[in-house]
Amino acid sequence: MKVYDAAAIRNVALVGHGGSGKTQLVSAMLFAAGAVNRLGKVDDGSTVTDFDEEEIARKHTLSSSLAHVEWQKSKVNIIDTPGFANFLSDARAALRVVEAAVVVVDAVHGVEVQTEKLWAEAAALNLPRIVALNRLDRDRASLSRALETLHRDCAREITPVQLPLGEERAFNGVVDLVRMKAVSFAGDDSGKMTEGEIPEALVERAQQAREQLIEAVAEADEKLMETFFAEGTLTQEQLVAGLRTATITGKLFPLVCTSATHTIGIQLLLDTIVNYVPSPAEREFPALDAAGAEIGVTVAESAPYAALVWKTIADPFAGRITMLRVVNGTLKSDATVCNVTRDSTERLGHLLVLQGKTQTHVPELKAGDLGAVAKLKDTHTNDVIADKSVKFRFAPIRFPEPVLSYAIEPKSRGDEDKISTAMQRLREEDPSISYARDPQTHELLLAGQGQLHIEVTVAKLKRRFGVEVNLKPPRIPYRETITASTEAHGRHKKQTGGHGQFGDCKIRVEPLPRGSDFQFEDDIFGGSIPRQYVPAVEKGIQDARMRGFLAGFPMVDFKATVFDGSYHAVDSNELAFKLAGSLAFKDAMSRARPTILEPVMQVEVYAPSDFAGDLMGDLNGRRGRIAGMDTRGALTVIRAQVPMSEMLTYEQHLTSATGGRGSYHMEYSHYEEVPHQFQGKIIAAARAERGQEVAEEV
Ligand SMILES: Nc1nc2c(ncn2[C@@H]2O[C@H](COP(=O)(O)OP(=O)(O)OP(=O)(O)O)[C@@H](O)[C@H]2O)c(=O)[nH]1
Ligand SMILES: [Mg+2]
Repeated sequence: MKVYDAAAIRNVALVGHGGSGKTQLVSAMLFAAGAVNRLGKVDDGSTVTDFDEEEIARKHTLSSSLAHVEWQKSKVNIIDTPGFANFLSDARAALRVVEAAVVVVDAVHGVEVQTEKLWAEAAALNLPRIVALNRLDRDRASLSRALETLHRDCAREITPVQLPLGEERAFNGVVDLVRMKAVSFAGDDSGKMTEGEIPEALVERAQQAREQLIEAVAEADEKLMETFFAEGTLTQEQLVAGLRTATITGKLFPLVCTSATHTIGIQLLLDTIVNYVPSPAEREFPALDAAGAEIGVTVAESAPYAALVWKTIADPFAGRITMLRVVNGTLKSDATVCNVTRDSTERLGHLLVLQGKTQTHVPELKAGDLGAVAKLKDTHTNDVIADKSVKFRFAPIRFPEPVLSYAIEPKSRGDEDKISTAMQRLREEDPSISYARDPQTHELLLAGQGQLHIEVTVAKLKRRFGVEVNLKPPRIPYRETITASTEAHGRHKKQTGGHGQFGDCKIRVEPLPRGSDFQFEDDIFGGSIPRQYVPAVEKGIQDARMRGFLAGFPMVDFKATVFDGSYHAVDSNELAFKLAGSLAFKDAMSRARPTILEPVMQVEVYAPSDFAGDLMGDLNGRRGRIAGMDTRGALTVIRAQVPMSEMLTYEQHLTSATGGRGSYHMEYSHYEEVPHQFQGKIIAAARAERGQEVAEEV
């Protein structure tokens, strides 16, 4: 395996909505460049980048993976990323370590929800972008319709550098608007190309499109604009050079036409990447200086080594695989390096380049390259491996907080320890999951971005770590609160010979606004309770409120004030006042009209407009409040607030109701009182689950 210099490297991430054809496109690129000798297909699970069993079974990318080809003497590193909302954090991480994004768009559907999100994400990083308009061989595929959505939802500066030859099933090649040639492809998916003149019928359209391209290139640069005004056009050299500069500076986004399943336009996509995407040597890598201010690092082989860990794979057999972007200097196999994030040293084994799951040893990785290393001891995602003299750092890649949580239990008893070790490993590769024990119910909780995310995690637990678990219905983090103010009294008194126990307090409780949690006030005058016992009263109330009153959920959004009490010179102690506090809390609850609160989610649903009516009806049925509705082209976006408990089965419902065309996003919004008619059921279920414990408490 050759070692490449920064100037001969291109790093791109393929991003876009689920199903737009990213994985198939990577597969076609590997095939067209001769890196593999058979065209791998998503549909038969034979692609290089969807190698994980779960990915093959589900026909969706669940985790980013790395591949590379040699093209025009350059090494093109390609990251295939997931397009499904549950797994998008991996696509975001990939965008952090490349010089450009190839935004893959389905020519039938145009811009979709995740396309727009990822476009914005790449824009925030100032990344050059190429649009690959894919699936042009499908019925109802259309460059002009897709372009309309791209201009409306992404950027006006998206400019075709090609036109399709033939439409829908007859799509068989492209017109290259830069060279004004027609390139047609063999009908056997072999990717064989024939170059020729533009067919008569297309000449006029091609000339118009070329003129638009020239104008767009001229607009991106003042000098070219002057030339364009003076001459009415640009020379071929000016066009090519101008197109490159405009792409690198993000003033223009070239659009190319492809069919990934039929290997059409793939070589030209690779040409576009090598010709118009900056090499790492031409683009500063975003970093932070010692004071935390944003700076750009000039990527250089001669500088001291520095690399960012952007992803970790937890493999129980191969061990931990750490994916690196070498930002500066050269990493050498078997070297000892510093992990400056943890202030530790690591011995590198063999450095690896990855072709999906296939690893090839390389002696070194130079600045600008993407590679990996196995079996590091204690290096994790977001860590920086660098020479001690390197002062810059990198902003951490952010991972979203989990939104949905399920209780899990091992199928065989005694597997609990195994689960926690395995979960720790899985969290290393996917920081957007969390795992903890519920302090109240002692259940194991697994939380993630959505149902699919949880299912996939459970499948990984089984396959990679041999632990089988049952998923219990997700637990809703209900709370309790009070709706009335009252005064209450708690007295703990025990006099059984010898030393007795005596604690006595009077408290006032009053509701607070939502989100205030709990407040305690000491309003004792004249020493009716000695100072040192007041914290014990508070502790007693605290403990009692965490155990709840109606159904064992923590009681929030109220204030307790202790204002009176009495004590005994000999028998009073902290424990007695703690118990008095807890008795006063219970006494208060009998009059404070406690009630149950539930979490409400902010939900956005995206689906073709035909489904809007049905989906709104369904959300109403889930006690949802519709907050608004927009149409974006053929898509409707519905915004609503819906109780979390009603959203647990939404994913399946939406998929079946829209034939997979709908998607949604939700996040926690606030707590609200559960309507009274639903409270009985929640209380009964909680009591049944907690058995004796609650029955005794109440
Ligand atoms: N007809 C046609 N089908 C395509 C083309 N590209 C991809 N497909 C099919 O579209 C489906 C989705 O392709 P993928 O490559 O898995 O899409 P993806 O963007 O990687 O999807 P995620 O990994 O879920 O984000 C598969 O069934 C592919 O065979 C194309 O150019 N033409
Ligand atoms: Mg994929």
